[in-house]
Amino acid sequence: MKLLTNAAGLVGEIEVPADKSISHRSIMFGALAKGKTTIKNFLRGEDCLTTLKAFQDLGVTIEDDGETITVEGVGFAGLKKPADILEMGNSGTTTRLIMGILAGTDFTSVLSGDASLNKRPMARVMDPLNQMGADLTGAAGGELPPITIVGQKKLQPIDYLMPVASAQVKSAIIFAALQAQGTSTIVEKVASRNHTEEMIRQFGGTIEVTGREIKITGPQTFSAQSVIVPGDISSAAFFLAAGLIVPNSEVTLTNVGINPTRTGILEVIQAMGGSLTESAIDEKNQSATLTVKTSSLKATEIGGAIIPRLIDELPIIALLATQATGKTVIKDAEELKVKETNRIDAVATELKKMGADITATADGLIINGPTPLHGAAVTSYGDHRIGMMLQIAALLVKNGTVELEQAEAVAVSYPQFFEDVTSLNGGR
Ligand code: SPQ
Repeated sequence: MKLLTNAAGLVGEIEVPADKSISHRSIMFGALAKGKTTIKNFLRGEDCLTTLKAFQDLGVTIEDDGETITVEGVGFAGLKKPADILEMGNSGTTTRLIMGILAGTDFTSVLSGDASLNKRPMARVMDPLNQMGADLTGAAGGELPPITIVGQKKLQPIDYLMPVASAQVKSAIIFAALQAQGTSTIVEKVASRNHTEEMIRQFGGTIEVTGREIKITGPQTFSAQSVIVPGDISSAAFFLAAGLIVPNSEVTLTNVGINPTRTGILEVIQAMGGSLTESAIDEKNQSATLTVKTSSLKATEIGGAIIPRLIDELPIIALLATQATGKTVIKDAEELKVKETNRIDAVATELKKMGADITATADGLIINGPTPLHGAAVTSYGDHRIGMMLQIAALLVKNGTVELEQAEAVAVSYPQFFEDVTSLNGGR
Protein backbone atom coordinates (compact mmCIF):
# COMPACT_ATOMS: atom_id res chain seq x y z
CA MET A 1 0.00 0.00 0.00
CA LYS A 2 1.23 3.50 -0.88
CA LEU A 3 1.23 5.58 2.32
CA LEU A 4 0.23 9.21 2.73
CA THR A 5 3.40 11.37 2.70
CA ASN A 6 4.36 15.03 3.03
CA ALA A 7 1.49 16.03 5.32
CA ALA A 8 0.87 19.78 5.47
CA GLY A 9 -0.31 19.50 9.09
CA LEU A 10 -2.73 17.30 11.02
CA VAL A 11 -5.56 19.37 12.42
CA GLY A 12 -8.80 18.35 14.08
CA GLU A 13 -10.45 16.10 16.61
CA ILE A 14 -11.04 12.35 16.60
CA GLU A 15 -12.31 9.74 19.02
CA VAL A 16 -9.80 6.89 18.96
CA PRO A 17 -11.10 3.30 18.98
CA ALA A 18 -12.01 1.47 22.16
CA ASP A 19 -9.38 -0.03 24.42
CA LYS A 20 -8.26 -3.46 23.19
CA SER A 21 -7.21 -4.81 26.62
CA ILE A 22 -10.50 -3.79 28.25
CA SER A 23 -12.61 -5.05 25.31
CA HIS A 24 -11.05 -8.54 25.57
CA ARG A 25 -11.60 -8.65 29.31
CA SER A 26 -15.19 -7.38 29.10
CA ILE A 27 -16.13 -10.44 26.99
CA MET A 28 -14.27 -12.75 29.37
CA PHE A 29 -15.81 -11.37 32.58
CA GLY A 30 -19.21 -11.18 30.88
CA ALA A 31 -18.95 -14.89 30.01
CA LEU A 32 -17.77 -15.82 33.53
CA ALA A 33 -20.48 -13.79 35.31
CA LYS A 34 -24.04 -14.91 35.99
CA GLY A 35 -26.56 -12.89 33.99
CA LYS A 36 -26.60 -10.57 31.00
CA THR A 37 -23.59 -8.26 30.58
CA THR A 38 -23.83 -5.41 28.08
CA ILE A 39 -20.75 -3.84 26.51
CA LYS A 40 -20.84 -0.46 24.80
CA ASN A 41 -18.00 0.92 22.66
CA PHE A 42 -16.51 -2.58 22.24
CA LEU A 43 -13.47 -2.64 19.92
CA ARG A 44 -14.44 -4.51 16.77
CA GLY A 45 -10.81 -5.05 15.82
CA GLU A 46 -9.64 -8.50 14.73
CA ASP A 47 -8.08 -9.45 18.09
CA CYS A 48 -11.18 -8.68 20.17
CA LEU A 49 -13.42 -10.42 17.62
CA THR A 50 -11.15 -13.45 18.12
CA THR A 51 -11.99 -13.39 21.85
CA LEU A 52 -15.70 -12.96 21.11
CA LYS A 53 -15.70 -15.96 18.73
CA ALA A 54 -13.66 -18.12 21.14
CA PHE A 55 -16.26 -17.67 23.90
CA GLN A 56 -19.07 -18.42 21.45
CA ASP A 57 -17.18 -21.61 20.63
CA LEU A 58 -17.11 -22.34 24.38
CA GLY A 59 -20.90 -22.28 24.43
CA VAL A 60 -21.53 -18.66 25.48
CA THR A 61 -24.30 -16.76 23.68
CA ILE A 62 -22.92 -13.40 22.57
CA GLU A 63 -24.85 -11.04 20.34
CA ASP A 64 -23.85 -7.81 18.63
CA ASP A 65 -26.61 -5.46 17.45
CA GLY A 66 -24.03 -3.10 15.95
CA GLU A 67 -24.07 -0.85 18.99
CA THR A 68 -24.14 -3.06 22.09
CA ILE A 69 -22.61 -6.48 22.67
CA THR A 70 -24.69 -8.68 24.95
CA VAL A 71 -23.05 -11.61 26.72
CA GLU A 72 -25.24 -14.25 28.39
CA GLY A 73 -22.88 -15.22 31.22
CA VAL A 74 -22.55 -18.90 32.15
CA GLY A 75 -20.01 -18.77 35.02
CA PHE A 76 -16.71 -20.68 35.06
CA ALA A 77 -18.60 -23.98 35.36
CA GLY A 78 -20.89 -23.28 32.40
CA LEU A 79 -18.22 -23.23 29.70
CA LYS A 80 -18.63 -26.13 27.23
CA LYS A 81 -15.99 -28.22 25.50
CA PRO A 82 -15.45 -26.63 22.06
CA ALA A 83 -16.19 -28.74 19.00
CA ASP A 84 -12.87 -27.83 17.40
CA ILE A 85 -9.50 -26.13 17.94
CA LEU A 86 -10.01 -22.62 19.38
CA GLU A 87 -8.67 -20.11 16.84
CA MET A 88 -6.49 -17.42 18.47
CA GLY A 89 -5.57 -15.50 15.29
CA ASN A 90 -2.89 -12.90 16.06
CA SER A 91 -3.95 -12.30 19.64
CA GLY A 92 -1.53 -12.93 22.51
CA THR A 93 -4.02 -11.51 25.00
CA THR A 94 -6.79 -13.94 24.01
CA THR A 95 -4.41 -16.89 24.10
CA ARG A 96 -2.75 -16.23 27.42
CA LEU A 97 -5.82 -15.09 29.37
CA ILE A 98 -8.01 -17.93 28.10
CA MET A 99 -5.33 -20.42 29.21
CA GLY A 100 -5.96 -19.33 32.81
CA ILE A 101 -9.72 -19.67 32.35
CA LEU A 102 -9.60 -23.08 30.65
CA ALA A 103 -7.09 -24.44 33.20
CA GLY A 104 -10.01 -24.93 35.63
CA THR A 105 -12.48 -26.70 33.29
CA ASP A 106 -13.32 -30.40 33.21
CA PHE A 107 -12.49 -30.74 29.50
CA THR A 108 -9.57 -30.63 27.08
CA SER A 109 -9.15 -27.75 24.64
CA VAL A 110 -6.56 -26.77 22.04
CA LEU A 111 -5.46 -23.22 21.15
CA SER A 112 -3.77 -22.30 17.87
CA GLY A 113 -3.12 -19.01 16.08
CA ASP A 114 -1.51 -17.47 13.00
CA ALA A 115 2.18 -17.81 12.09
CA SER A 116 3.17 -14.94 14.40
CA LEU A 117 1.13 -16.12 17.41
CA ASN A 118 2.41 -19.66 17.04
CA LYS A 119 5.97 -18.35 17.60
CA ARG A 120 5.19 -16.46 20.82
CA PRO A 121 6.45 -17.91 24.14
CA MET A 122 3.81 -19.60 26.30
CA ALA A 123 5.89 -21.33 29.01
CA ARG A 124 5.56 -18.15 31.08
CA VAL A 125 1.85 -19.00 31.42
CA MET A 126 2.00 -22.81 31.16
CA ASP A 127 4.49 -23.19 34.05
CA PRO A 128 2.44 -21.51 36.81
CA LEU A 129 -0.81 -23.09 35.56
CA ASN A 130 0.83 -26.53 35.58
CA GLN A 131 2.05 -25.84 39.13
CA MET A 132 -1.61 -25.24 40.03
CA GLY A 133 -2.51 -28.72 38.79
CA ALA A 134 -3.66 -28.17 35.20
CA ASP A 135 -1.90 -29.96 32.35
CA LEU A 136 -0.78 -27.66 29.53
CA THR A 137 1.56 -28.80 26.77
CA GLY A 138 2.85 -27.02 23.71
CA ALA A 139 3.58 -28.23 20.19
CA ALA A 140 6.08 -31.09 20.14
CA GLY A 141 6.18 -31.04 23.96
CA GLY A 142 7.55 -27.47 23.90
CA GLU A 143 6.13 -24.07 24.78
CA LEU A 144 4.72 -22.89 21.44
CA PRO A 145 1.12 -23.11 20.23
CA PRO A 146 -0.82 -25.18 19.42
CA ILE A 147 -1.30 -25.53 23.20
CA THR A 148 -3.31 -28.43 24.60
CA ILE A 149 -5.01 -27.67 27.92
CA VAL A 150 -6.27 -30.56 30.01
CA GLY A 151 -8.39 -28.73 32.58
CA GLN A 152 -8.35 -29.55 36.30
CA LYS A 153 -11.54 -28.86 38.25
CA LYS A 154 -9.60 -28.84 41.54
CA LEU A 155 -6.88 -26.26 40.93
CA GLN A 156 -4.44 -25.60 43.79
CA PRO A 157 -3.73 -22.02 44.87
CA ILE A 158 -0.22 -20.75 44.09
CA ASP A 159 2.43 -18.45 45.60
CA TYR A 160 4.16 -17.06 42.56
CA LEU A 161 6.95 -14.56 42.06
CA MET A 162 6.66 -13.53 38.41
CA PRO A 163 9.90 -13.78 36.41
CA VAL A 164 8.58 -11.41 33.68
CA ALA A 165 6.69 -8.12 33.83
CA SER A 166 3.54 -9.11 31.96
CA ALA A 167 -0.13 -8.29 32.43
CA GLN A 168 -1.03 -11.32 30.32
CA VAL A 169 0.85 -13.75 32.57
CA LYS A 170 -0.50 -12.06 35.69
CA SER A 171 -4.07 -12.17 34.33
CA ALA A 172 -3.85 -15.86 33.37
CA ILE A 173 -2.73 -16.77 36.90
CA ILE A 174 -5.46 -14.56 38.38
CA PHE A 175 -8.13 -16.34 36.28
CA ALA A 176 -6.87 -19.72 37.50
CA ALA A 177 -6.62 -18.46 41.11
CA LEU A 178 -10.24 -17.30 40.96
CA GLN A 179 -11.18 -20.96 40.39
CA ALA A 180 -8.77 -22.53 42.92
CA GLN A 181 -9.73 -23.51 46.46
CA GLY A 182 -7.84 -21.14 48.79
CA THR A 183 -5.65 -18.04 48.63
CA SER A 184 -3.07 -17.41 45.90
CA THR A 185 -0.35 -14.77 46.12
CA ILE A 186 1.19 -13.32 42.98
CA VAL A 187 4.10 -10.88 43.17
CA GLU A 188 4.76 -8.87 40.04
CA LYS A 189 8.33 -8.22 38.85
CA VAL A 190 7.30 -4.70 37.80
CA ALA A 191 3.73 -3.38 37.99
CA SER A 192 1.85 -3.90 34.70
CA ARG A 193 -1.60 -2.84 33.41
CA ASN A 194 -4.26 -3.67 36.01
CA HIS A 195 -7.46 -4.02 33.95
CA THR A 196 -8.08 -7.59 35.14
CA GLU A 197 -7.83 -6.56 38.79
CA GLU A 198 -10.17 -3.61 38.19
CA MET A 199 -12.72 -5.76 36.39
CA ILE A 200 -12.79 -8.33 39.20
CA ARG A 201 -14.00 -5.53 41.47
CA GLN A 202 -16.38 -4.16 38.83
CA PHE A 203 -18.00 -7.61 38.46
CA GLY A 204 -18.44 -8.00 42.23
CA GLY A 205 -15.39 -10.14 43.04
CA THR A 206 -12.62 -9.47 45.56
CA ILE A 207 -8.89 -9.01 45.12
CA GLU A 208 -6.31 -7.49 47.46
CA VAL A 209 -3.48 -5.47 45.91
CA THR A 210 -0.62 -4.13 48.03
CA GLY A 211 2.12 -2.65 45.92
CA ARG A 212 3.27 -5.45 43.62
CA GLU A 213 1.60 -8.18 45.72
CA ILE A 214 -1.81 -9.54 44.71
CA LYS A 215 -3.91 -11.89 46.85
CA ILE A 216 -6.95 -13.73 45.48
CA THR A 217 -9.08 -16.21 47.35
CA GLY A 218 -11.10 -18.66 45.26
CA PRO A 219 -13.47 -19.88 44.20
CA GLN A 220 -15.34 -16.70 43.26
CA THR A 221 -18.45 -15.90 41.25
CA PHE A 222 -19.27 -12.73 39.35
CA SER A 223 -22.46 -10.86 38.56
CA ALA A 224 -23.27 -9.30 35.18
CA GLN A 225 -22.48 -5.61 34.57
CA SER A 226 -22.91 -2.81 32.03
CA VAL A 227 -19.48 -1.97 30.66
CA ILE A 228 -18.54 1.13 28.68
CA VAL A 229 -15.08 0.74 27.18
CA PRO A 230 -12.94 3.92 27.07
CA GLY A 231 -10.69 4.79 24.11
CA ASP A 232 -7.31 3.09 23.80
CA ILE A 233 -4.28 5.19 24.75
CA SER A 234 -2.14 2.76 22.72
CA SER A 235 -4.13 3.75 19.60
CA ALA A 236 -4.16 7.42 20.59
CA ALA A 237 -0.36 7.25 20.81
CA PHE A 238 0.00 7.31 16.99
CA PHE A 239 -1.88 10.60 16.72
CA LEU A 240 -0.24 12.06 19.83
CA ALA A 241 3.08 11.47 18.06
CA ALA A 242 1.84 12.73 14.69
CA GLY A 243 0.51 15.92 16.28
CA LEU A 244 3.90 16.57 17.89
CA ILE A 245 6.17 15.94 14.88
CA VAL A 246 4.18 16.83 11.75
CA PRO A 247 4.64 20.60 11.17
CA ASN A 248 1.57 22.86 11.65
CA SER A 249 -0.42 20.28 13.60
CA GLU A 250 -2.91 20.48 16.43
CA VAL A 251 -4.71 17.22 17.22
CA THR A 252 -7.37 16.60 19.85
CA LEU A 253 -8.23 13.06 20.93
CA THR A 254 -11.41 12.54 22.96
CA ASN A 255 -12.36 9.84 25.48
CA VAL A 256 -8.80 8.46 25.83
CA GLY A 257 -8.29 5.92 28.63
CA ILE A 258 -5.88 7.29 31.24
CA ASN A 259 -5.57 4.39 33.67
CA PRO A 260 -2.22 5.23 35.37
CA THR A 261 -0.79 1.78 34.51
CA ARG A 262 -1.00 2.82 30.82
CA THR A 263 0.06 6.48 30.76
CA GLY A 264 3.85 6.19 30.55
CA ILE A 265 3.77 7.79 27.10
CA LEU A 266 2.31 11.01 28.51
CA GLU A 267 5.26 11.28 30.92
CA VAL A 268 7.69 10.67 28.04
CA ILE A 269 6.05 13.38 25.92
CA GLN A 270 6.39 15.80 28.83
CA ALA A 271 10.03 14.82 29.39
CA MET A 272 10.69 15.46 25.68
CA GLY A 273 9.18 18.94 25.93
CA GLY A 274 6.07 18.18 23.86
CA SER A 275 3.00 20.41 24.04
CA LEU A 276 0.33 18.18 25.61
CA THR A 277 -2.79 19.23 27.48
CA GLU A 278 -5.34 17.08 29.30
CA SER A 279 -8.94 18.27 29.67
CA ALA A 280 -12.41 16.82 30.34
CA ILE A 281 -10.84 14.44 32.86
CA ASP A 282 -13.41 11.84 33.96
CA GLU A 283 -11.97 10.23 37.13
CA LYS A 284 -14.68 7.56 37.32
CA ASN A 285 -14.25 6.28 33.77
CA GLN A 286 -10.51 7.02 33.76
CA SER A 287 -10.70 8.98 30.50
CA ALA A 288 -9.70 12.41 29.26
CA THR A 289 -9.36 14.58 26.17
CA LEU A 290 -5.74 14.99 25.05
CA THR A 291 -4.50 17.78 22.78
CA VAL A 292 -1.03 17.98 21.23
CA LYS A 293 0.62 20.63 19.05
CA THR A 294 3.73 20.57 16.88
CA SER A 295 6.69 20.89 19.24
CA SER A 296 10.42 20.98 19.21
CA LEU A 297 11.38 17.83 21.09
CA LYS A 298 14.47 16.89 23.07
CA ALA A 299 15.94 13.42 23.63
CA THR A 300 15.24 11.43 26.78
CA GLU A 301 16.09 8.18 28.58
CA ILE A 302 13.40 5.54 29.03
CA GLY A 303 13.89 2.45 31.21
CA GLY A 304 13.00 0.73 34.49
CA ALA A 305 9.52 0.68 36.02
CA ILE A 306 7.96 2.89 33.31
CA ILE A 307 8.51 0.23 30.60
CA PRO A 308 5.37 -1.91 31.23
CA ARG A 309 3.36 1.35 31.38
CA LEU A 310 4.28 2.16 27.76
CA ILE A 311 5.43 -1.17 26.33
CA ASP A 312 3.13 -1.05 23.26
CA GLU A 313 3.98 2.62 22.60
CA LEU A 314 7.73 2.09 22.24
CA PRO A 315 7.66 1.78 18.41
CA ILE A 316 5.95 5.17 18.06
CA ILE A 317 8.11 6.68 20.83
CA ALA A 318 11.16 5.55 18.81
CA LEU A 319 9.79 7.54 15.87
CA LEU A 320 9.33 10.60 18.12
CA ALA A 321 12.98 10.22 19.13
CA THR A 322 14.13 10.38 15.48
CA GLN A 323 12.74 13.95 15.45
CA ALA A 324 14.09 14.98 18.88
CA THR A 325 17.40 16.75 19.44
CA GLY A 326 20.01 14.51 21.04
CA LYS A 327 20.45 10.85 21.92
CA THR A 328 17.43 8.92 23.18
CA VAL A 329 18.09 5.63 24.97
CA ILE A 330 15.37 3.03 25.45
CA LYS A 331 16.42 0.16 27.74
CA ASP A 332 14.93 -2.69 29.86
CA ALA A 333 12.51 -3.39 27.01
CA GLU A 334 13.60 -6.92 25.98
CA GLU A 335 9.91 -7.96 26.10
CA LEU A 336 9.55 -6.12 22.78
CA LYS A 337 11.34 -9.04 21.13
CA VAL A 338 8.42 -11.41 21.79
CA LYS A 339 5.50 -9.31 20.58
CA GLU A 340 3.70 -9.82 17.23
CA THR A 341 7.18 -9.49 15.74
CA ASN A 342 10.57 -8.65 17.25
CA ARG A 343 9.70 -4.97 17.66
CA ILE A 344 13.27 -3.91 18.52
CA ASP A 345 14.62 -5.25 15.24
CA ALA A 346 11.57 -4.25 13.19
CA VAL A 347 11.63 -0.61 14.36
CA ALA A 348 15.39 -0.27 13.83
CA THR A 349 15.41 -1.95 10.41
CA GLU A 350 12.43 -0.10 8.94
CA LEU A 351 13.23 3.38 10.30
CA LYS A 352 16.84 2.99 9.15
CA LYS A 353 15.54 2.35 5.61
CA MET A 354 13.85 5.78 5.87
CA GLY A 355 17.07 7.54 6.99
CA ALA A 356 16.84 7.42 10.80
CA ASP A 357 19.95 7.12 12.97
CA ILE A 358 18.77 4.21 15.09
CA THR A 359 20.51 1.18 16.56
CA ALA A 360 18.99 -1.94 18.09
CA THR A 361 20.49 -3.05 21.42
CA ALA A 362 19.92 -6.21 23.46
CA ASP A 363 17.12 -4.58 25.45
CA GLY A 364 16.06 -1.52 23.49
CA LEU A 365 17.09 1.14 21.02
CA ILE A 366 19.48 4.08 20.73
CA ILE A 367 18.27 6.91 18.51
CA ASN A 368 20.11 10.10 17.52
CA GLY A 369 18.06 12.97 16.21
CA PRO A 370 16.75 14.93 14.58
CA THR A 371 17.02 13.31 11.14
CA PRO A 372 14.90 13.97 8.05
CA LEU A 373 13.11 10.84 6.79
CA HIS A 374 12.97 9.83 3.13
CA GLY A 375 10.91 7.47 0.99
CA ALA A 376 11.47 3.70 1.11
CA ALA A 377 9.78 0.34 0.69
CA VAL A 378 8.97 -0.85 4.21
CA THR A 379 7.08 -3.67 5.90
CA SER A 380 4.91 -4.03 9.00
CA TYR A 381 6.03 -7.67 9.44
CA GLY A 382 2.29 -8.27 9.93
CA ASP A 383 2.44 -6.25 13.18
CA HIS A 384 -0.30 -3.61 13.55
CA ARG A 385 1.80 -1.27 15.69
CA ILE A 386 4.77 -1.34 13.30
CA GLY A 387 2.44 -0.62 10.35
CA MET A 388 0.82 2.38 12.07
CA MET A 389 4.18 3.78 13.23
CA LEU A 390 5.46 3.62 9.63
CA GLN A 391 2.42 5.54 8.33
CA ILE A 392 3.09 8.32 10.86
CA ALA A 393 6.77 8.30 9.79
CA ALA A 394 5.70 8.59 6.15
CA LEU A 395 3.80 11.81 6.92
CA LEU A 396 7.22 13.46 7.42
CA VAL A 397 8.61 12.38 4.04
CA LYS A 398 8.90 15.44 1.77
CA ASN A 399 10.12 13.75 -1.40
CA GLY A 400 9.62 10.20 -2.54
CA THR A 401 7.05 7.54 -1.74
CA VAL A 402 6.63 5.08 1.08
CA GLU A 403 5.28 1.69 0.10
CA LEU A 404 4.09 -0.42 3.06
CA GLU A 405 3.89 -4.20 2.82
CA GLN A 406 1.25 -5.96 5.00
CA ALA A 407 -0.63 -2.73 5.73
CA GLU A 408 -3.78 -4.72 6.49
CA ALA A 409 -2.30 -5.71 9.90
CA VAL A 410 -3.58 -2.42 11.38
CA ALA A 411 -7.08 -3.98 11.56
CA VAL A 412 -5.91 -6.01 14.58
CA SER A 413 -6.41 -2.99 16.87
CA TYR A 414 -7.42 0.02 14.72
CA PRO A 415 -9.52 -0.89 11.66
CA GLN A 416 -10.21 2.75 10.63
CA PHE A 417 -6.62 3.97 11.18
CA PHE A 418 -5.87 5.07 7.61
CA GLU A 419 -9.24 6.87 7.34
CA ASP A 420 -8.44 8.80 10.54
CA VAL A 421 -5.02 9.81 9.13
CA THR A 422 -6.72 11.11 5.99
CA SER A 423 -9.41 12.97 7.89
CA LEU A 424 -6.91 14.74 10.17
CA ASN A 425 -4.92 15.66 7.07
CA GLY A 426 -7.91 17.61 5.75
CA GLY A 427 -9.25 14.74 3.64
CA ARG A 428 -6.14 14.75 1.43
O1 SPQ B 1 -2.51 -9.33 22.51
P1 SPQ B 1 -1.14 -9.03 22.04
O2 SPQ B 1 -0.93 -9.54 20.65
O3 SPQ B 1 -0.07 -9.54 22.97
O4 SPQ B 1 -1.04 -7.42 22.01
C1 SPQ B 1 -0.10 -6.43 22.42
C2 SPQ B 1 -0.27 -5.22 21.42
O5 SPQ B 1 0.69 -4.58 21.02
O6 SPQ B 1 -1.43 -4.92 21.13
C3 SPQ B 1 1.35 -6.90 22.47
F1 SPQ B 1 1.84 -7.28 21.39
O7 SPQ B 1 -0.46 -5.86 23.70
C4 SPQ B 1 -0.36 -6.54 24.94
C5 SPQ B 1 0.66 -5.83 25.82
O8 SPQ B 1 1.92 -5.76 25.23
C6 SPQ B 1 -1.72 -6.50 25.60
C7 SPQ B 1 -1.68 -6.79 27.05
C8 SPQ B 1 -2.95 -7.08 27.76
O9 SPQ B 1 -4.04 -6.72 27.27
O10 SPQ B 1 -2.87 -7.66 28.87
C9 SPQ B 1 -0.53 -6.77 27.79
C10 SPQ B 1 0.81 -6.52 27.19
O11 SPQ B 1 1.47 -7.76 27.00
P2 SPQ B 1 2.34 -8.44 28.15
O12 SPQ B 1 2.95 -9.66 27.51
O13 SPQ B 1 3.38 -7.44 28.52
O14 SPQ B 1 1.46 -8.79 29.25
